Amino acid sequence: MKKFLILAALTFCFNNGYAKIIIDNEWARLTPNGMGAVYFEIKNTNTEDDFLIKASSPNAKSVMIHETQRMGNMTHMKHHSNGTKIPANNSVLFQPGSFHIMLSSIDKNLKLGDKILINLIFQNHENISIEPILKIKPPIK
Ligand SMILES: [Cu+2]
Repeated sequence: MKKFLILAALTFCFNNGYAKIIIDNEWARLTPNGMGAVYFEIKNTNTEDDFLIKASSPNAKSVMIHETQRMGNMTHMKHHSNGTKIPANNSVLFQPGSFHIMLSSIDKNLKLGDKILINLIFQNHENISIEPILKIKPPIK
């Protein structure tokens, strides 16, 4: 009986307590015309896939999940309106030339070195807020 209880407790922890979404190395690029992009790594430590459904910010009028795609010599941005899959026990890198959170009409009072508040909304995980610092170039590791 005792064994069963311990097992049940462990199962509960793995499903709820420890399994989660982790955001790492977040930063944001500010470009002159009030546009910008947010980059980070999303880790899914859960045993089930999750989806980043949408993102929002009180500091930008438009916030969209984009993926830069190359077609021959052209690049274009695909709008992930249905969200982006974050596979179980895996991570997805949001980085220049790939996935990014596209910002437009950023609050004019924000400048380089300031933080911008971004809310990330997931299908199976509670919302996560991040505050990446606005930079021009990627931070040096
Ligand atoms: Cu974009």
